[in-house]
Amino acid sequence: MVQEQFRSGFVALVGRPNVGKSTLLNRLVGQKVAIMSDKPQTTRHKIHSVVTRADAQVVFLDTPGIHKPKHKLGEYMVDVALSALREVDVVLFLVEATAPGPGDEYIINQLREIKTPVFLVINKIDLLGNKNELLPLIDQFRQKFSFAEIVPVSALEGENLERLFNLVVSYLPFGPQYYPDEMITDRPERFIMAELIREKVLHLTNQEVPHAVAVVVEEVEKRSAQLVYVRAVIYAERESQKAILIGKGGRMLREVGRLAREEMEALLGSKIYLDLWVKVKPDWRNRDPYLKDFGYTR
Ligand code: GDP
Ligand code: MG
Ligand code: K
Repeated sequence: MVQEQFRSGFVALVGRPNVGKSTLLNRLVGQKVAIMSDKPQTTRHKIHSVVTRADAQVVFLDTPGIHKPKHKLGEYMVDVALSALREVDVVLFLVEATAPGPGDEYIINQLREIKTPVFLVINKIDLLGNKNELLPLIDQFRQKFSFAEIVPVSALEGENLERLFNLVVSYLPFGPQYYPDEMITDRPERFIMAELIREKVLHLTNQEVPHAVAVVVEEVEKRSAQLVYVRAVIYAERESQKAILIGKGGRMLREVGRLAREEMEALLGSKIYLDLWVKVKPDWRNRDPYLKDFGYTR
């Protein structure tokens, strides 16, 4: 039964890498779902997370940043992002509080191909020295596209997010509650565990290793009432990357495992034995069958 007054719908976040999409999503949902990192393009999957209030339910998709593809995985990410925009009720186009750059222009040109209302969300306003800088900035963006709404926010400090959320809700149709109240993501736990491990890798390593990494949780088994056994594999592209991921005397891998395990235990509420491996699959980003293995299917 569709309740009178209850609104529900789907919202996509798009924007250049690092503008704060994951931060905004996590902030709105109030729990860690999409992984965060200061390195670009860490979100490869379409993640649904759900915010439920008495009067509305909003399902958010965190899409990969739209950018010109450099390899097969890049093309996949652009496809996912664009198809998401046609399926939703509102598109949130995130930018930083700086003049529009080529990356923003590229996305704006994609947005011309869809009919969905687009909000311009100007993020990181906490970095502005003077709030008067906002008006000329808004003008510059307004000249490029007819945005349904323009909302300046700070995802990091939570500024103006209530207003953003209320505006989003006002654009949704009356509709049913799609997901139960307690639901925050429709991704299986395995996926979230893999993302947590990948996040630790991204934080603890640097240079070219991170983007060459995929994580697959191969087995989850309840060993007792208190203990869950999890076997996961970190895939690298080269032996040299594998060596970095394992570290001197296995130190890196132990640290990744320890940090990931602690968060997994907090998330799942049980003790976890994390059996973590590193394997090499050469050039996996350019090979379709491997991409399917890793769950990057359309
Ligand atoms: P994504 O690639 O668009 O998902 O961006 P992330 O959410 O991973 O954020 C990229 C970086 O920007 C991280 O270091 C965030 O902490 C930072 N960031 C996100 N939102 C804000 C904000 O409102 N203010 C400031 N100062 N930094 C932010
Ligand atoms: Mg992200
Ligand atoms: K990022």
